[in-house]
Amino acid sequence: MGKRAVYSKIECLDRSEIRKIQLSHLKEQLARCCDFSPFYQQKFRACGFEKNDIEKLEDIKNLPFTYRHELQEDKSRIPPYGGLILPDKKKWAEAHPTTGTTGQQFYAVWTKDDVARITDFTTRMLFSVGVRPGDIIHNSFQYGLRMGGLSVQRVAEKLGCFVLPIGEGPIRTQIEFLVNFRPTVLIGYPTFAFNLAEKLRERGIEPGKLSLRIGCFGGEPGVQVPSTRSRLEQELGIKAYDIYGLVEIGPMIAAECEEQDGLHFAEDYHLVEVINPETLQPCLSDEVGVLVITDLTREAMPLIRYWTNDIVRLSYDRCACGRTHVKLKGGIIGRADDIIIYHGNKFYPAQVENILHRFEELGTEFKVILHPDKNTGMEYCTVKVECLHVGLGIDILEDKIKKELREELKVSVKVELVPFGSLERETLKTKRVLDYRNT
Ligand code: DLL
Repeated sequence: MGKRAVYSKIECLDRSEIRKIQLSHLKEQLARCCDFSPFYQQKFRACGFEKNDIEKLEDIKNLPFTYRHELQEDKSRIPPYGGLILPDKKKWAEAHPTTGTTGQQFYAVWTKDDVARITDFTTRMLFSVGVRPGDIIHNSFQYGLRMGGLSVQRVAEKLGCFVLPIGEGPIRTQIEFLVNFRPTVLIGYPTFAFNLAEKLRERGIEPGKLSLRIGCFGGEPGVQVPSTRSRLEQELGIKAYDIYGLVEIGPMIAAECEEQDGLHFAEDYHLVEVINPETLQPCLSDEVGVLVITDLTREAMPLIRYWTNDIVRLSYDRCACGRTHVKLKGGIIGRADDIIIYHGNKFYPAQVENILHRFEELGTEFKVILHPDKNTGMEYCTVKVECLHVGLGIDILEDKIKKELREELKVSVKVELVPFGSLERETLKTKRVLDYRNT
């Protein structure tokens, strides 16, 4: 056992034991898909796969990937749910719509046992960031159709915590709850946390006056950007932890431990691979590629080799916390569809964020705007960022930011400092990049 407490001893199993569990679950899962899912029956037939063809975990590489657009097409082909979902509706317990900005929405469905499994691995996640019985949780994840709020609620009940189910309540109420109920744990999107910190500052409420110990943030990039993490920690007086998930698979499927050195998966529930997007072959440990996930136990809507489009690096190194399950080293590096290609250079919005959040003179809101020049048709990239006090010395500050951005991005961009509060605030996931080049 390592030096940190763990929720379940399964989190510290040897790799050989984890692999044994995974292989047995994978065989059962593939048999389930072959039995009920027209979607997978057809996909497996197309690649000549039979349900007993898996002998070792590595054989998974012979199976096809499952892409988001296939799930969307499946729903259109077999309306209203698609052929991927367990047809016996009596076994369904919950359905949630997927998010995303492109293509049609589809549903993610869970049975009662699936929900119990989600609660089990989410409990591990919140325990690993340090949530304990008796904690007071300020839960700002939405309760409605998104799964995050409900999942945290279930975990809080299971761990014996007092929960403030505030969801997306108005900022005034959020602050009132923080002051009156003195929560110890804040859970939400990083965007929400920064909005909250701003409003607390405006009202003169110092972090020291709050009782928060832990911040657990996910659903969008933030905590893994070093300068963002340290700002969140300073502005709210917390230790900030990253948590990752996606509606298609599960709201929170990987979380940091108290070492803050990567996010552990629950490998007895999810088999994770990193795939080179060009060769479509598995990456070596530590190599950067696309995260691909296989549901090992889910009944209602098992996804096999689901192509998340999230760019990651995995680490199998033993973690100082004692957990042995694989980690996302450095969190989500970016999304394959978010990469900015500008004057032949490639960079992610998180790289811009890391530079900007180092400057104390700047607020936390920013936009990366790509636009063609009306006259020349040349393309430009402008980083618009809020400055806490616009006044003397602004040119020098702009130049300093430009220089640091050029060093990081390997390409020159324009910098425009705008007054604090002038950029639109979003309550959910903030869209950082506005690309007008092909419009
Ligand atoms: O955002 C589920 C979630 C809820 C995760 C609460 C964490 C906490 P979707 O709306 O389907 O699900 O969005 C999933 O968001 O593929 C990533 O691109 C991005 N994302 C999620 N967590 C992180 C994170 C929820 N910690 C998509 N860092 C994923 C960076 C993240 N990106």
